[in-house]
Amino acid sequence: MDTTYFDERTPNVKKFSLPIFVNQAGYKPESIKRAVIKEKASHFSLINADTCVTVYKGQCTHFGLDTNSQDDVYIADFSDFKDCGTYCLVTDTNVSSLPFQISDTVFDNVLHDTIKAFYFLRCGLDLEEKHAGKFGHSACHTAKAVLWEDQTISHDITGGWHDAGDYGRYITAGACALAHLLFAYKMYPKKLKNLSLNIPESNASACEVLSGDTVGNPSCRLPDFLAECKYELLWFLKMQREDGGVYHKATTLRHAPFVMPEEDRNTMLIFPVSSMATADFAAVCAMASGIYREFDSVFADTLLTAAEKSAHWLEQNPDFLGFKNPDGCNTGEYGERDDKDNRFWAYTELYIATGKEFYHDRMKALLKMKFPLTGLGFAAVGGFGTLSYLLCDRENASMELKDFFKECFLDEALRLKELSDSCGYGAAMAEEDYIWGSNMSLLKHGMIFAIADYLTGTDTYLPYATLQADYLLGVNATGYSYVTGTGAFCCNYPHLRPAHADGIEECIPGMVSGGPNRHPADADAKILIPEGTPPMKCFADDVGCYSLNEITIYWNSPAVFVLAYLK
Ligand code: G3I
Ligand code: 9MR
Ligand code: ZN
Repeated sequence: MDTTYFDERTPNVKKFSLPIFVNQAGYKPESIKRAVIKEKASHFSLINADTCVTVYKGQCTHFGLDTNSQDDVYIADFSDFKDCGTYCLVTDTNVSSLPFQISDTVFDNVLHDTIKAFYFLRCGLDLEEKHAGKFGHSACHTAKAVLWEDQTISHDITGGWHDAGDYGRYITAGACALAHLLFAYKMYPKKLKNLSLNIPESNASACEVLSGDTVGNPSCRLPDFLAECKYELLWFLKMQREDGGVYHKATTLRHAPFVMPEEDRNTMLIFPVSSMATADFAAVCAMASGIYREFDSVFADTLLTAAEKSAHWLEQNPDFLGFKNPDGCNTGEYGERDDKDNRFWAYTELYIATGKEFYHDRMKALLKMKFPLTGLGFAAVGGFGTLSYLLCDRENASMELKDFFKECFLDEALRLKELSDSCGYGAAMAEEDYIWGSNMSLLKHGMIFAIADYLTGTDTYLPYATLQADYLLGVNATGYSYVTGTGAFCCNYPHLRPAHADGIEECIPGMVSGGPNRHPADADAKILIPEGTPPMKCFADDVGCYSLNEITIYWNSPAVFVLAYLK
């Protein structure tokens, strides 16, 4: 490591010229293990960091010019070294990496932290010291919220997770995060079921802790993981209108200043119903009903009834009902141009949850419309529907459709494999993927690799999923681990109001930064990122740069999915 210095204008931006990039969480013994070096090197050694003994020697491969970073890179592959321990990688030119670990448990902490992050984003609850440590604060946004369309009416819509660095709560964003988390639970239950998160519901029956809000009487204790998701689902239920339509979002009119959430006392508004929110709500509630039934049949029934009520609204309102921010409102818009994929996802989940052919027919009819069948985002949600269909065991589900959906995921995995192979850093990212929240693109691609393996019952794409995690955790052209608190050189100054307003130097752990964006869109980023910066380097760990370094629930959730696969 040579230089570390702080930029004069923004002391937060730590510039680090680190020539060797390693996964700062570490490597599992049996997995692919790569470091990337951006200086000429022909050989490397692994040195045991405790004993200073050289334990492995290897040759570097010259990859050449990596397009998206414009770095001339060399790869040190030590996959066949499998001994657990802490090591540094040193080149023949005498440059050393940060110390890193090889162990079976390298992903345990980062997986835990990225899940616990959702607890830290809870709205409407005292985050007590025993669960939140020094990052606790009192309950926020507890007042009733006012209906935008008729400001004489107010409702209790407390709860749920703050979306991001801001204090808004948005249904389509929440649905996406819940989908990633619930799919992770469905596909990797053993990795998540027994996780202890030290949240209020841990070691207690969920009904004791959430007595005011909980529906029904849980017969056995929910896994902490599902208790955390339930906190968001309970808020979802409050966002449904009598007629089944679902309000698009609950936010103040304008983003709060950088204060603690309990100090943000502007009127909370409930914005109009959209068909995307209603469909995503129906989908997620139907999906969740199947997962929670084992623990709490009353809650499962409540979810399913709510989902069917929204399905009824969708029937009554066949036209697209989008969302646009009203004049004067600057909080997240999450606008979409159509809702076919949202409706497709909703009907798919409703068919799976109820077995009703009516929903099955609706779902099949929507397939005639064009939308991406592997979309796993907050706007493109078609992949959630196709994946659920693939995982379901309804007898009358069509094998033909299942084969077709499976092909879609496998084709996408193949396309992404080629992208990864063509990147010196192993990222399955095209130039146009370096947008606002590029780490979500990366992690969605990691999810595709994981899904492909799940569907084929192989580990064909395990190395590729691993390389995406490597990128997230340090093997990228900035060298940052993009998860707060993971690694010696990690993001610490994300655009996250409480993390700034709490006055604590160390950031709340487990938060996934949006990552490099080749179209810097906020004033600070426009200053900090010179024109012509290569896409992978359009990043600054600066609190002002919300288009590069914000955090959100749906950037954390795909990280949870990928880490659950890799753990
Ligand atoms: O997909 C297009 C691509 O085709 C095009 O080439 C490229 C060129 O700019 O843009 C891509 O679209 C970008 C889109 O994100 C991709 O998802 C838009 O430019 C970009 O403006 C848009 O940013 C969104 C941002 O809100 C602004 O609307 C982010 O995705 C979205 O995550 C973010 O969400 C915010 C909420 O509004 C409020 N809460 C915080 C949250 C995270 O920053
Ligand atoms: O903090 C806001 C962030 O969560 C959003 O992603 C971003 C874009 O909507 O907006 C941020 O808020 C900024 C606002 O839009 C303009 N004034 C400065 C705010 C950040 O301090
Ligand atoms: Zn709040």
